[in-house]
Amino acid sequence: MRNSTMKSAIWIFVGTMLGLAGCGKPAPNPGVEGGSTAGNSVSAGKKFKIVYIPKNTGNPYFDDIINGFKKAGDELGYQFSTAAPATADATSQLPFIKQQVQQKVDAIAISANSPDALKPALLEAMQRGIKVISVNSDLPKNEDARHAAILPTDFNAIGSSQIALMSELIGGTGDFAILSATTDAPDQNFWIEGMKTALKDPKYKEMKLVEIAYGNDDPQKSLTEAQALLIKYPNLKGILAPTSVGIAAAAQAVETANAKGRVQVTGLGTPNQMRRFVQNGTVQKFALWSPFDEGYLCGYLIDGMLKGSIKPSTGGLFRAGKLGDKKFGDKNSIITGPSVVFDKSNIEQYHF
Ligand code: RAM
Repeated sequence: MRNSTMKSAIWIFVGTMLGLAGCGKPAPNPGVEGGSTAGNSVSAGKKFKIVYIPKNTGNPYFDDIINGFKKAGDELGYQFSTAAPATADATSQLPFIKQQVQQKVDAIAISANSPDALKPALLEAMQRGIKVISVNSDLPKNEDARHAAILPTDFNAIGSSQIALMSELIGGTGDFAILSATTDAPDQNFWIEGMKTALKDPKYKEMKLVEIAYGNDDPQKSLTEAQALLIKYPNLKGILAPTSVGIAAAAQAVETANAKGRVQVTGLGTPNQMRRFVQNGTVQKFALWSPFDEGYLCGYLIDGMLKGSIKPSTGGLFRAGKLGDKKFGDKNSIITGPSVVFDKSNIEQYHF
């Protein structure tokens, strides 16, 4: 399948059909790119300017969100660009937000590196009439600093499903560590809280979370952290990395240390980055959703908001191109689709 948006329903039948295959080929480098110019804006010839600010550059995960924005832009006619800092520090996106406000963009979509550090800048953008959408996570406790949020999947289910995966792989018993992104990451922190809650279930009483390490979504730092975990905890049974950068680094560390089979690695990753490790047995299973669909959905949401045809309100429905009808949930957050578990039996069907 080509790089197209899949209907959410397709996601549910993991491994039984083409599903996400071909969804979102990574662009070479997120950086700053001029985007879609095709299509016709319906708004009296004005092309709306939409910018997307990912957490950082150099992460293929965000390339797929970018590809989704571009596809929707081709269909709807908005002008798309993207700009991001080199590192995912809490405040690294601040100058990028300010710059976009100065450039008078119509909308800023952002995958924030902090739930609160960007608040004043985002509020200022909103006060200047710019639509602000949090995409790929929300801004917990600071939802007033964005008009709406696009979530990749049901955030409340991620923590428990990740723990269930880890438990399955280590037979429900033993020490494991979490390798996360940054200490401020709103998405990972939300999911880790969910993991801690899930671990209170008596069925996980034999599992022990020994440490939460942070690789800052930097491949080298993540690798170093994963290697340190392997040395520090000789009895470690598993590394759970709810970040596509972290899980690839953890798999690399386990492979290099010849710890395949002794230390299980799972979490959230892209099929393209994890394929080799699944094929050679270093990683048995991991999960993700469609970053491409998130960008596509966000493009439709913002375009509709700018044209006045979509007004965020809980319970409200809107049509998001090939994704069909989407619904505003609690605090104007929208869930893109279900997540998928990848393993040897289905990974060949996915190319993103
Ligand atoms: C990394 C980023 C991103 C997260 C994925 C799963 O690419 O931290 O925010 O959603 O992992």
